[in-house]
Amino acid sequence: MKTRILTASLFLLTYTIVILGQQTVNKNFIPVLPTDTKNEIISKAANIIPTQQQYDWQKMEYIAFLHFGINTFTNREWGEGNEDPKIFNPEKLDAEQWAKALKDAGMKMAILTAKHHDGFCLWPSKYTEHSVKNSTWKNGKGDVVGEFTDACRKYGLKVGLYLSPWDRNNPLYGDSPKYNEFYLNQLRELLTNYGEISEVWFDGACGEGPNGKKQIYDWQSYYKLIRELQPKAVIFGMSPDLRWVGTETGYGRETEWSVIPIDLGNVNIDNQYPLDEIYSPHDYVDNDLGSREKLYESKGMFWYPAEADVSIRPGWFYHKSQDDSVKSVEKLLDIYFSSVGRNCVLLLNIPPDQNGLLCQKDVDTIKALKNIIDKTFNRNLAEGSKVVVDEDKSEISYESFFQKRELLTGREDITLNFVLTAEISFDVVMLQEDIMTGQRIEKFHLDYWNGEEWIKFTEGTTVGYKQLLRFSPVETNKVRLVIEQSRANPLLANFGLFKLNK
Ligand code: FUL
Repeated sequence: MKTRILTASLFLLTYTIVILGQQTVNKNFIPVLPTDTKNEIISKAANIIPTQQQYDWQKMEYIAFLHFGINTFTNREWGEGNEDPKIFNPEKLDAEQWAKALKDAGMKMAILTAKHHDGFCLWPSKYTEHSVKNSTWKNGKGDVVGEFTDACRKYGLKVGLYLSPWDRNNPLYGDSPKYNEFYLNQLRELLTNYGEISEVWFDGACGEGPNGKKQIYDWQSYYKLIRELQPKAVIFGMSPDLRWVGTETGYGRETEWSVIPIDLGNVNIDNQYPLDEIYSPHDYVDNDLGSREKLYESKGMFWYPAEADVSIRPGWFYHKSQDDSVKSVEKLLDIYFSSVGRNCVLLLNIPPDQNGLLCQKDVDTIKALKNIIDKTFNRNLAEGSKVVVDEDKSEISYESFFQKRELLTGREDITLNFVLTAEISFDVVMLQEDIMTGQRIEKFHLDYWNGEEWIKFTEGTTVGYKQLLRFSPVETNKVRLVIEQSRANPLLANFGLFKLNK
């Protein structure tokens, strides 16, 4: 009898663990229980994955920001909301010129400031007079958001919209429930009248100061409306979907985790809560966001990938005085390697001028960057190689290696030898994890064979969706990737060797 009870309880226990296991893996949020051991926490973290929307966004890699509005005409960065709408008159506005230039530059989406902090709307919103409908442009009959979204679709770009919650023009601002209703109405206009929107950009900025109007944003109601009207969209910033990387330089961290502790404020954790209801919005700017130590202290962990924003010019809006300060191709290349190449999506701002056009210098610069990226990455020199796992004698082809997931099963450290087709020269390495199974690699290095011994030529910590490393040219016919530590068996989606081609 005792044995039967024991067997039954054992069965129940195993069953519960399996069920719990099923509940807690393959999701973008997992609570940490007070009873979890350190190992259990790390194993949970290793199995957190992006939502389909987060994954689709991550794959875009490189996207555009367009700051355009009344500030373009007042030559300011932050307008006060008391501008005369008549001054908005971009006589030569051509959204197709924008879309073509961005598409040709290799960007996958463009995000337009439909309304910045001044409250001036680039579409004829029913809910304010501070908009294009009272401008000189097209006698008040124009709609920049409409022209922008049509142009993006014509050129095959996804569309994103920035709608500043901080509104210095609206008299309701500070009267929290009324302003929230107004904001929801504007969101509804943008999310119903302009087709599919892939990203909604929430800016946390509010410069009202200690004596200014204190507006309590009802973020949850904003998320709810976006989920209802644009279920495929991701929300940037003050939301649980996409994290602001923490600076406006375009640089990600050398160690950039997409799995980090969630700040739950006073909410009691319940496994069943939708993330939108328990997330409390704030910026994540620390250098260490997702180390093991941070996870041990957490009450829950979520997939929260970084978007790195930066402007091609010193300001976000166009200023003629900055025509000579457009970032160089060299600088943008460094930014690209330090954002896309550090597990972030790069959001590069290129502001239209008073004519409503992108400046030729900016257009030429992003095109030149694209040429370097294309020429560098069009040939992966590791293709055609043979892969040897650890010291095993059996070789498998590079092409079939990424399909044979079982090769990396049950291992947290592993050495992958790549026997190249010939002696080659390269100075860039690309690593990618299969993030739809989780982000796991914590530490790795690469060696080359000089004919007598292995020599280390580069190293890193996190990989995530993509890691790009540059180093002095290496010449060899054998390379090995040593994954020194990971949170579960690492699953690589890609390994590439390239020659930087400027
Ligand atoms: C900030 C804003 O205050 C800037 O004007 C700009 O829009 C930048 C992207 O976000 O928070």
